[in-house]
Amino acid sequence: MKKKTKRGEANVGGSKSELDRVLTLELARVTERAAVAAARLRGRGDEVAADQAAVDAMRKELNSLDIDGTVVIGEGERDEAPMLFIGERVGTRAGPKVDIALDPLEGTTLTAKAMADAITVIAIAEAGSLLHAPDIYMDKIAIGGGYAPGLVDLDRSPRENIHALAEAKGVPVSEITACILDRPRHAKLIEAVRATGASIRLITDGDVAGVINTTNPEETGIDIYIGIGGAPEGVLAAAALRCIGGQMQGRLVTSSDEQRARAVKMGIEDIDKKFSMEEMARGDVMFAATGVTDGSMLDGVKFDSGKVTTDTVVMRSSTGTVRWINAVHANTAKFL
Ligand code: VTB
Repeated sequence: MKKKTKRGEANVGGSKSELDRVLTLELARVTERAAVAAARLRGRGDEVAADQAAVDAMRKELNSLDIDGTVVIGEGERDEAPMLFIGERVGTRAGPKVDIALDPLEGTTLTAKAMADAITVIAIAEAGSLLHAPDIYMDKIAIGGGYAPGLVDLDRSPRENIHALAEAKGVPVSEITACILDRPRHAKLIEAVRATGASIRLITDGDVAGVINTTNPEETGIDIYIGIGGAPEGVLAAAALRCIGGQMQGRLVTSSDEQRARAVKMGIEDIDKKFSMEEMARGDVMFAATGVTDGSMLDGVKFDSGKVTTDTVVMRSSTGTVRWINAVHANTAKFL
């Protein structure tokens, strides 16, 4: 008699890609659910509550997936985050072993203030494929697809990078827009970019969206992302760019021995290494994000006459498919 297998077990010796395909779509449900939970707390001035709601919702949905997942980029290290901490195992375990990078609410402040571009984000790849980065800073540079490899580089000056991009795009430098986090640490960078004649879109938070926005400059108006943001957000952005196309580099920025020790503990041997996009997210990567507040990439969650509408993007690196899922949820009880 044929042994009955759970969906995840069909993977063993069976069609791996089929399982992966299903998983890509299932990820949408995970980010959707977190987004709806966070959206209920939009504009309430309570970042902690919004984040907690997203974490709870994302974890619940994630635990219903037939995966044997380990959170490698999560809410924080075990001692500081009670849920979705780095190392936490999630899923039913009846399925493939996967690494999971997540940010249940990328833009807690944006949500609390009901400002643009808050999203919920997750990336999944085969176990061992995502960079295990501690929650410290990372210097990043990213551009969209269609350019020669190595066109921009973290080791070149902002001037060199902006000029190289303008030339490759065939436009004057004045038509290039760089996205940079509005932080005092970027004063010199901002000065250097402005000196080229390029324009700068300063963002208060949300550099995962900032990086992804470089892949669609016609819509978003952003050509290049430069500057220092969170390392976890760097890995998530790299995962997205692996799927949608583009270039990115990241280098950890440490400010103490304690931070360096944490990075080493996570398996990073060369702290000063310049990581390529592929080194941050290898192999077959799947990525999903849902808008919480309206943004340049995704619309925020809408509540209307008992229905909930969500806007999600799901992508997969091995096929390069990018799906935009506008979902109308009639059965809103599942979100409670
Ligand atoms: C960025 C941004 C996040 O943190 O990574 C940033 O994408 C970096 O940290 O939304 P600082 O706030 O210390 O500059 C966030 O703003 C918040 O996680």
